[in-house]
Amino acid sequence: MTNHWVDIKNADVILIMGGNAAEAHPCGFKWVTEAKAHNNAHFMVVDPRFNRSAAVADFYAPIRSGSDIVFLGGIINYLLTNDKIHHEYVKNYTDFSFIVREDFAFDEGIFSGYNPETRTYDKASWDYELGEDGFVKVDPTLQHPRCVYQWLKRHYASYTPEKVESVCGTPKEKFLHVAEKFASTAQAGRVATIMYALGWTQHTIGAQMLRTGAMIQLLCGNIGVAGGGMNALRGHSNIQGLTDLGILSASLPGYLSLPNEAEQEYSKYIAARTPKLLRPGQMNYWQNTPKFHVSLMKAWWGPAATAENNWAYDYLPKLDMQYDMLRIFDLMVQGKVNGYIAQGFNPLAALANSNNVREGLKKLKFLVVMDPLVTETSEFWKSYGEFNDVDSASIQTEVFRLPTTCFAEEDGAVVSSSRVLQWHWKASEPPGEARTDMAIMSGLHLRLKKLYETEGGKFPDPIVNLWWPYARADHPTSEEIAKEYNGRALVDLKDANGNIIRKAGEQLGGFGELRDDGSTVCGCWIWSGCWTSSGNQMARRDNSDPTGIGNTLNWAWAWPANRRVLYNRASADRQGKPFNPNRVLIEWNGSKWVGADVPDIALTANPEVVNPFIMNPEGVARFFSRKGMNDGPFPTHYEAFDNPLGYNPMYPKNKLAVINPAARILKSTEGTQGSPEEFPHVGTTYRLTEHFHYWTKHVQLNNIIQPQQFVEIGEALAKELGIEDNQMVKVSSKRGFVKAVAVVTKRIKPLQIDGKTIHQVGVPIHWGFSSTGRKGYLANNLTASIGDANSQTPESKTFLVKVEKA
Ligand SMILES: Nc1nc2c(c(=O)[nH]1)N[C@H]1C(S)=C(S)[C@@H](COP(=O)(O)OP(=O)(O)OC[C@H]3O[C@@H](n4cnc5c(=O)[nH]c(N)nc54)[C@H](O)[C@@H]3O)O[C@H]1N2
Ligand SMILES: Nc1nc2c(c(=O)[nH]1)N[C@H]1C(S)=C(S)[C@@H](COP(=O)(O)OP(=O)(O)OC[C@H]3O[C@@H](n4cnc5c(=O)[nH]c(N)nc54)[C@H](O)[C@@H]3O)O[C@H]1N2
Ligand SMILES: [Mo]
Repeated sequence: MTNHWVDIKNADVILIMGGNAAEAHPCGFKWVTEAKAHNNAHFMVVDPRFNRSAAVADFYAPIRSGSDIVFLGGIINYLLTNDKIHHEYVKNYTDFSFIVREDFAFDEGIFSGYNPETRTYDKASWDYELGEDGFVKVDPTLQHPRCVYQWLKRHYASYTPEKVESVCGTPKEKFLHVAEKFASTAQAGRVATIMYALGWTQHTIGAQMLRTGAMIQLLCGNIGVAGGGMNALRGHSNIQGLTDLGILSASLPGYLSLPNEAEQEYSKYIAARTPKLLRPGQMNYWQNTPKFHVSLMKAWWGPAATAENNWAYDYLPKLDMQYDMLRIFDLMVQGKVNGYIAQGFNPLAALANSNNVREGLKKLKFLVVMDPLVTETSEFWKSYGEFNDVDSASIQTEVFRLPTTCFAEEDGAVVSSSRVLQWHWKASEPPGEARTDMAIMSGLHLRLKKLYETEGGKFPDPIVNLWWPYARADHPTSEEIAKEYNGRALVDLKDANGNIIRKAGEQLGGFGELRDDGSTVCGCWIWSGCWTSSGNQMARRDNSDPTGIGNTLNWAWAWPANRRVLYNRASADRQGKPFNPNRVLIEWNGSKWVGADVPDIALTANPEVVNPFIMNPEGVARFFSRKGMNDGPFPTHYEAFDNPLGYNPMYPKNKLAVINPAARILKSTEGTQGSPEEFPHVGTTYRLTEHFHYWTKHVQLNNIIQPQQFVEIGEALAKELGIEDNQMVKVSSKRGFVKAVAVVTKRIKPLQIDGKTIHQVGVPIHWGFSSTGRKGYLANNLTASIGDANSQTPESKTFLVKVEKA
């Protein structure tokens, strides 16, 4: 979240689109209720289904799954053509006036630089035009045909209300209602928030859906202000922590990244990640990358990371490709993976195309499952219904099951969607043989280290030299690890005048104290400040809120630097005066920034010069994402891999632009596309409050309140197929099928798409064959192994199905 849960109460307009917070985030959803009750907020839901959030909303609009960029692009077009934008904000704080390179182009759905053979773009032309001084050329009059504002107008000119109606199936007046509500916030006194989750991310154009939402918020001046923002409602209690720590194949902690194969030299790696300023006088946080990186290497390899060996740069793997989940299982199916450790992950149930995942698991030499429960993955050879042909005797995979504890059986911190790190205390002792993840991973590490020490190997140094300064080598404590994430001084740290600011061994106060000379260690720079010399900041429990804005700066600790609203400098004008005097986050008092939040800018940064978006080298927010995205600088509508039309109704003439031209297609994707002739209906998947993914089916109470797998179909489709409520149906896709009870509902209505009637079918995700309650089919039998062009997230939210009586 750019903002935080409590801050939702400050909104005047709330849009939940691509999420269902009343169902999936019922606790945080109370802040929507607060905004309605105390702020008279207007709450809208746009979803393929009239879901539980819609049931308590002021307004609901239906949409065809996967078509959100048309809807959101339509809002951008509406705001621009009606001139409903926050002029002062976009002029000062975005790239509106920046000139784009002359060779940048867009034609019928394809940007300049596309290579259809490799399905990738050469992004050279996706850039601003730079002057001889190295800074971006700008046109403050916004008249230059190649300035971002003009480009934006052209790009979304075809995203009209009529197109929204014919492509999304949303009636024009319903679309206009949403657009007008956003327009009402394009002024200083009113603000809208956008709350989203998987209904946006799980598409081949998912990352771009979020960008389109962010662009609307920028046009209205709703980023960096109380009650605004782009608010990603995260899933597992600590999934934010997982991302922060970089537990993804190409990431390092604190959103640093691993080198790739072409970056064998340290200097090349660091240079590529330490940007040059694009506008004069700005500050850019990534200029500190060497300090963050070196402190991380010191945390990992301690004395073995030295200036002479470039801080152990050779120890870091250099990626030849991105090893995300889709890719790993694709390689597994090809027999290229020997072993796999599933730690707190149930890929057979969770990953798209379960049949493909099973094929992969069958080809492994060994599989390790670390989990407190039995999961489908841990007994993948067992069949239910459709898999009777699985002959377990023919499977060679050796499976090791290591029972772990659950979060309540350890001390530690979880990071919420609000970026707040909250410490929690162990509630009970682990049962039976269960061990903590930490103990298991440490045990594995110590044994590997011993093997390398005694038997050698190709490159033992990174394992053998790993710094392990914990009191108990076989079980580092959560406290020790948390302190390491915060960071500490290795020698006495002095300021410019030679005064000691930190003694050797002392915990650091924040990332501003990090050094790139090896004198500090820090395991995750964005978390620096969470455990200082004054103790565990995450354990703080003071909920006082002096201004009433909801920031509670003494409740636990938020990254970065305990800041509650990101980009909060954008809540004040060029002179530092708050746009909205009734909801002040920070303001300039003539010599420094003060207020209800920790300023997202140096305390004494001159408001007339320094821009708010300090993570970008231009200091402003981007409508034109330059080279950041893989599928183009402006979000563009493409159909899903499985799509009901067979063409892209926004760019009908171009066959290359039907699906996202840069979507991740793998070997496992080939030959698995469903055709609308065979599979005419649009399927989607989602959650229910009464279950948590695949594990609460081990809990009797949850099984009682939501006992049996079902699918939702609209009354019109049921009538067409002669299906009655409560009847067993079979829902199939090109990849597989599920059999479940049909819930015939008024909550899903047929849509008119480009002259064609389209029905949508809803499939909850929770059932499977490892259960103490009734067994069911894996929803992911239906989905395809195809990934978003940027995040590689599988397209679990849109696919084609057919429905028949079982
Ligand atoms: N009770 C419970 N709570 C949970 C979870 C759980 O399993 N159980 N899981 C947690 C996790 S890990 C996560 S990530 C979050 C997920 O939170 P959400 O994303 O809110 O949950 P979903 O139910 O997957 O999907 C949300 C909505 O997206 C809609 N949708 C589908 N396709 C589209 C589309 O193309 N466009 C639009 N606009 N909407 C679409 C669905 O109809 C659904 O209403 O929930 C978390 N909370
Ligand atoms: N079609 C479709 N597929 C989806 C989705 C969808 O909306 N539609 N949603 C996707 C999303 S957002 C998610 S997050 C995934 C969820 O996929 P998973 O994360 O694989 O699902 P969970 O059932 O939450 O599995 C987590 C496992 O962690 C175990 N666990 C709990 N605590 C601990 C612990 O402390 N240590 C260890 N080692 N294990 C622990 C649990 O017992 C459980 O088995 O599913 C994804 N798959
Ligand atoms: Mo999730």
